[in-house]
Amino acid sequence: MPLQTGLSFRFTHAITRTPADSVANGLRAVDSGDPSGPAFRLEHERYVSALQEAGLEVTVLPALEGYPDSCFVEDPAFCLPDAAIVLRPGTQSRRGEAEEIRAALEDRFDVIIDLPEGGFVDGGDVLMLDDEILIGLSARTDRRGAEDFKAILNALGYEARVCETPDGVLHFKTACSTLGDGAILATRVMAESGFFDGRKVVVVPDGEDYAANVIRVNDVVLVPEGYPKTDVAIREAGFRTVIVPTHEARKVDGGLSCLSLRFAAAEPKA
Ligand code: CIR
Repeated sequence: MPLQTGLSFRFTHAITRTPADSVANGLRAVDSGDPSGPAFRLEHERYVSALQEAGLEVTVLPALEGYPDSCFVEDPAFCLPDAAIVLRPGTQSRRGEAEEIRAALEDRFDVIIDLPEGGFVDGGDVLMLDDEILIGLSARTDRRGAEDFKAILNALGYEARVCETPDGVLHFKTACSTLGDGAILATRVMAESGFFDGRKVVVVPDGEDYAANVIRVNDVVLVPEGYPKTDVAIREAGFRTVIVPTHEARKVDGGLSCLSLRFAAAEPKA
C-alpha cells in the first residue's frame, strides 16, 4: 500500500477499560505474584493521563469482573481510520471480550467487520506500520485467523504480511513496536528475525526485553518505567519519551500497547 505517514502513530482517540479486581486471576506465563486491582487502577489512571497529554480523547470503559484480562483491550479488536475489526481472542477465557468491546466500537465507527468463524487473532499480534501491517502467528493467533484477517485488511486497501512470532514470545508485539517515522523498536531476537529487513531498527538493550512494548502516540513515545537503557536508546534515535508505570500489568504479561485501542477519527459518528 502507499506509505501513509503517521498511520501507525497519529491518533485522535483511544479506548481503554478499567482493570477489574479479578485481574488478580489474569493469565500469565510465569507467576511473579498477583496484580492488585487497586494498584493496577492507579497505574491505569496514569496511563490514561499520558494518552490524554499526548492529545487523545480517551474513552474509559467500566471494569468487567467476569473477564480478568479485559483491561487489555488491544486483543479483542483492531482499529483503522476507516473501520474496526472485531477479532476472536485465541484463549477461551478471553473470547467473550470481543462482544464486550463491540458497543464502544459502534459508537465510533461506521464500518465494523467481524473476523470470520474458524480462526483466532489477538490484537497483540498485529503490528501496524505506515506501509504495511504485520500479523504474527503465535499461541493465540493461528494460521486460519491470520489469513482471514489479512484478507479483510487487503479488501480495505492495506497490505499485510503473516510472520512467525519467535518461540517463547506471547504476542508479536511483546517483542517489537512501531516508533514511527520509519523506525521499529525490537528485541535482539526479533531484530534478527528478518521481518524488518530494510527498515531502521532500534534494538532493545540486553536485559530489558519487556521494554520492547512501547507506544508512539503523536509526538511522544510512551516507555514503561524501570528500563532506563531502552529509554536512552529511543531518545538517542530522536524521539521524545514519556515514562509510564506498568508494574501491575507486567505481572500478567501486559504492557503499554495492550492497554488501549488507539485510532484516528476526525469526528464521532453522527
Ligand atoms: C493474556 O495473557 O492474555 C493477558 N494476561 C495479557 C495480554 C497482553 N496483551 C498484549 O500483549 N496485547
